[in-house]
Amino acid sequence: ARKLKVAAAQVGAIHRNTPRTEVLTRLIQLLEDAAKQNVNLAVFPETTFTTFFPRYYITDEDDLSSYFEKEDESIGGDITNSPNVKIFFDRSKQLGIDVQIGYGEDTGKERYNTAVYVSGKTGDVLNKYRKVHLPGTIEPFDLDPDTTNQLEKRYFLPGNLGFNAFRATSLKDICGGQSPIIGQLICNDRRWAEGWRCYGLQGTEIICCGYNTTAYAPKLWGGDQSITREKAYEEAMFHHKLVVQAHAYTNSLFCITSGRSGLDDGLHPLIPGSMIVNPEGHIIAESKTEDDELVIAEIDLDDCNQGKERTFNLGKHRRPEMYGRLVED
Ligand code: CDT
Repeated sequence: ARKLKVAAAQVGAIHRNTPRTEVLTRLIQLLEDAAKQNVNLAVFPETTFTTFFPRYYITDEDDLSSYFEKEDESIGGDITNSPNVKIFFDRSKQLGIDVQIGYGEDTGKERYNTAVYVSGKTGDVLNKYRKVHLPGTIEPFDLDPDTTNQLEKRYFLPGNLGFNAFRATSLKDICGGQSPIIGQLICNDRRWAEGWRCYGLQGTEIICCGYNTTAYAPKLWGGDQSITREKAYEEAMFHHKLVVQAHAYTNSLFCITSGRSGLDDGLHPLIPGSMIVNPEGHIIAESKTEDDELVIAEIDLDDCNQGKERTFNLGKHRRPEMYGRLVED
């Protein structure tokens, strides 16, 4: 058996004017609660340190840059040294918990929607992932300040690091001497089969995925513009679970998926639904609230073997010669 305890660290409402210090206090509380329950790996949402700012049409550069973490030479190019958020990474290292956390990355030249995976043993960044599939538009839907926009294409460049699985060497000892193989996704990426398959092909055992999924934004989703809030919420939850469960199953891996949820600024609802899904596609733990909440499960990575060796033995049953269209423009 290769058992470890994992958590989706769901984070409730964060408003535009919520101070960074308050957010950090909440995130550290989640880390401490996780440590009390002997969690080895905690996955935090997309852009966790701030509200989900791409919903706003922001024209003031100082305002916009305040949502990003500077990762330039002045701090050695590493988020864990960023004065704004260092306290979070210091605490995760003290507690010995591996973390994945999402943030707006500002290299000084370029901006990305990024997530790092940081070792709880050494505090080192073991892997960085930049969101590949940026949803929404470059221009706002309209200038009404209450509109829920999705301006990721305006504020971020598409991720350029690919889908590279890595071994979490920090978890080697507790996993029977064999480090887990991890893959990272961010929010909208989970709806696209291609990223999951890239990870499946590398033998990935756990996908870590943070998200911010709006529960009501008819201008964004298209379809019925008179949809009720209740129905929109139901649909958003349904599609979120559908894709995570299906792709975990078809790639024979676990997924830890963690949402920013709740009602931001009293106007913009985000779905909860943080969960841990097993390689058979079943939800084995799920959030019960829309607030800060830890969703915890003990998982055994050997449970990936059935699918990887039989039903979805990719080496045996795939027919890549038939898949050429997947990589054509
Ligand atoms: N943050 C993010 O990627 N949100 C999108 C909203 C839907 S865009 C059509 C998501 O996939 O959940």
